Amino acid sequence: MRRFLALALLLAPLVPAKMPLDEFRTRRANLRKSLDGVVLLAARTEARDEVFRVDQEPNFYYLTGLTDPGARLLVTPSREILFLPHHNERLEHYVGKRSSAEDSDVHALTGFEEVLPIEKFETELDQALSTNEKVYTLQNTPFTDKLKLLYPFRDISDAAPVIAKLRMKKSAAELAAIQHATDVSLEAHRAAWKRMAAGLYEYQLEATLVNTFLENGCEGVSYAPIVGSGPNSTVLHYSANHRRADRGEVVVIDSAAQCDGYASDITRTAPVGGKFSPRQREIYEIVLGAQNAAIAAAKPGIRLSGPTNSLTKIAKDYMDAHGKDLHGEPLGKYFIHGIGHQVGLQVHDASVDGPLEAGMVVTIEPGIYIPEENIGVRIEDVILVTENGAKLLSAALPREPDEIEKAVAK
Ligand SMILES: [Mn+2]
Repeated sequence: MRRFLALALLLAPLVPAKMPLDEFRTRRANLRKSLDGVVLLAARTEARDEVFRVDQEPNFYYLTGLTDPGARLLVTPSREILFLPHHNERLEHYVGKRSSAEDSDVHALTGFEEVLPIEKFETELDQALSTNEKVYTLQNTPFTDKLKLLYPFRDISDAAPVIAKLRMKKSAAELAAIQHATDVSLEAHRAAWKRMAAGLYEYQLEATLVNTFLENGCEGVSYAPIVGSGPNSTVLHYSANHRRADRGEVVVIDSAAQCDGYASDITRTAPVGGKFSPRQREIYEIVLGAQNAAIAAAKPGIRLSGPTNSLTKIAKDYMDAHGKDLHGEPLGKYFIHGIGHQVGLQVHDASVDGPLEAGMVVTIEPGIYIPEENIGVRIEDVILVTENGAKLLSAALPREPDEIEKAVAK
């Protein structure tokens, strides 16, 4: 019985949406405004005897706020229909109560005026397709394959870019959620700094980060925490976190919380023992200068990446103009990734190619990684693009090397 109880607790409420249902209603209305066809989305499917929390399919979540599996969403320019599976008493003993179309409170709980049992999906879709030619759904899913079999003569287009265009412009409620995830993440970095000392293992710093996320009521991590000391500081997506950090090394901590479904993405680099070596500080200051140049240039119209008029180029040019490697070469070539990406429901959030626009939240994360010197430095912050510039959402966490030294000094 205890085993079942533990299972039930693990599977219990999948973090109910705290955002008001009106937020999701507004998103569907915005989708319908510019829609020239039918959008079909499937909620995540459910594995048998699931024992880990599974996140909802992000596009389905964005438009419904529902975390349960098995549902379908149909949106046309004039209608929004939610299809729900029937109750399954035995399953609900394991996973908790779920909504079904026959429930009297289903409209209040879901925010949908039209909620139908799942078996009505095909009839309703047929009807929608009698007046709409185009079909949009996510590509390369089992659901897409079924649709193609059902409608071999329809052109089935990708729904991802259509919804991404909406997802890229954050609403006030989304900005508040991202700010909260950011604030908790900054607190976690401060807690890790406080604990940082020679001889501590990377996973111990990870434990402090994750503990802070959970203590603040967040769901957990936005992505696997990266705690890379010494040589691991030069490995971009290092996440094994099993090495002992020693005095004289730098530690790259790239870690952020997921709160109320929303992500953040924060990186700081700090010296173990509280003092950057002169060379570490030199590299650090160049990365910081590149980041400041990119933040100062961020505004609507400029691109994140690209050979001209991009923030990546501005950061790289700054690095090329400051400092050298051990062979007298410029440092820009050690910045081997892009300057940033969209952040929202996902840490690498949905996007379509194009220049920055007001209302977008993106990271600015230059880095220099020199394996030959065991020095990797990345500084990553989240910004909100505004009408004429950018607002640093993570400004409360120090970036200046003196302040970081003070925070980790032992
Ligand atoms: Mn990032």
